[in-house]
Amino acid sequence: MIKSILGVILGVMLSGSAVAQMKQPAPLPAEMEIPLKYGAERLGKRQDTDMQRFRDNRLGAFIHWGLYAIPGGEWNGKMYSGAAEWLKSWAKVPANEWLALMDQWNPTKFDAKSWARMAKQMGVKYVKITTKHHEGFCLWPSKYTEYTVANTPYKKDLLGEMVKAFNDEGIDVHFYFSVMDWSNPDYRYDIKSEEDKIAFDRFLEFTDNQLRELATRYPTVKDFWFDGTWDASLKKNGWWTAHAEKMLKELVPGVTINSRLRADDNGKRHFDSNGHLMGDYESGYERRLPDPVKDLKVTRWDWEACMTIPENQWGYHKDWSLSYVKTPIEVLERIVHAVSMGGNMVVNFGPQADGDFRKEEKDMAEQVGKWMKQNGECIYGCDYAGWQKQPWGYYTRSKNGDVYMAVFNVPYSRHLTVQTPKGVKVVKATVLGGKETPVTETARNEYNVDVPTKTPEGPFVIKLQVEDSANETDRYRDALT
Ligand code: FHN
Repeated sequence: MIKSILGVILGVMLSGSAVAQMKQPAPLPAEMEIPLKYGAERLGKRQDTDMQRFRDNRLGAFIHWGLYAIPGGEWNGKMYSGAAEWLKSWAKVPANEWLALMDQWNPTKFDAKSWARMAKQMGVKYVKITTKHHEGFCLWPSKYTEYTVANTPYKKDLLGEMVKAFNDEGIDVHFYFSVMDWSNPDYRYDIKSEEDKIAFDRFLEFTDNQLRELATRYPTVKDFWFDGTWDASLKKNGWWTAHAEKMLKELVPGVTINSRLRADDNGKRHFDSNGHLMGDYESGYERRLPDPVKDLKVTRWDWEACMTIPENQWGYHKDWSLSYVKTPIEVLERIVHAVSMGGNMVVNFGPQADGDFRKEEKDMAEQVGKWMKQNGECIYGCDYAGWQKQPWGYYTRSKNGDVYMAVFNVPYSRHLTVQTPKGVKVVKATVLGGKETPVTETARNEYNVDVPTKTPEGPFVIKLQVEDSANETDRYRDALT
């Protein structure tokens, strides 16, 4: 009885403000857990081989491609600085007018094979493709709507071409899918009347049909990444989010699904009312990353972050001069930062309407690829190392126990401080793509690893070979305080 009263009180509290919705509560003590029908389906990380593959891949590319690439941020002669894929909303364009852009959709320079080669050269192990963004235009010939690539001058199944080309290069394909759909009159932001409920139920059936269609037409898909799932209408239909996850997992064995899809019985998103992650990995780190010193809680679950190259442009925008645009070094730092905290990083690309990529994106892919070729072993299959963060950069750890130092700041002393956990000693340090570099023990569990005499250009990586020192005599005295 007490438990159910507590459950009701907590349920009411948790269904409160938007801010409360996004905060991840500390898990409740087991005896206080609220019974949930649509909460987390599992506690802790998934350990099967498909999840392991998702985790080991570590670096992915996002592709945001849709009708918004045609106006590229400009409508009726006015340039909008907001995200290009939201232009319909910024410029208040009616749905029919927006969808008429389909008549101009003809990416004559599109070559799936060259996209796949570019991704391969960049070193990404997976791509996340917007099958359908908020505008509702589908890159595959869906039977359930007229707003698809089949009804454009291009006609062909773009998604199918991409899936094949990426898979042929050994790159996994993940499907981005926006549940919110501005093209469908049955979509509701909230359910406030019986009419809303009837329309939204129809909408959920339409969405089920599209998801089933994607899962069966493209059975090699490895992941569904949901977006546009934040509205009250979906939060009031947590059952559907649990159902969609289950349905896709039955249709595509091993498929992974992000936390954004899910809402529980109380409309709580990402983490259920008991504080447990829903879906297979947390997907809230968008254009931001955990604090490398304070947010170590993220190492308890799988997570994936995604980033844009400009400040906040996912789809193609004509004018990148309107915001800050990151350098390859900043992008690399975010990739390493994510892996150092046990996460994946996905770097976004917004191809042009003609099917080509802007020069900045091609350069970025090339620069990242060059670095990954030499240093990728500190990224793929690596994880949080558990060592004390140092100002020179980030640690990652490989499955066989080697620890990598990804160095982004070279100190004037040219000695990189390394503090090892108790019982661990550093025996050798080697620069990836270079030579061995001296290691000096300076105190108990403390070392100087030297920056190579000829400092590498840009960020570089030092691989540390470590050994167990638990049984060695302790030569150091604790300070008397
Ligand atoms: O509104 C979208 C946005 O356009 C973009 O697709 C990003 C990618 O994570 N997701 C939404 C905002 O969270």
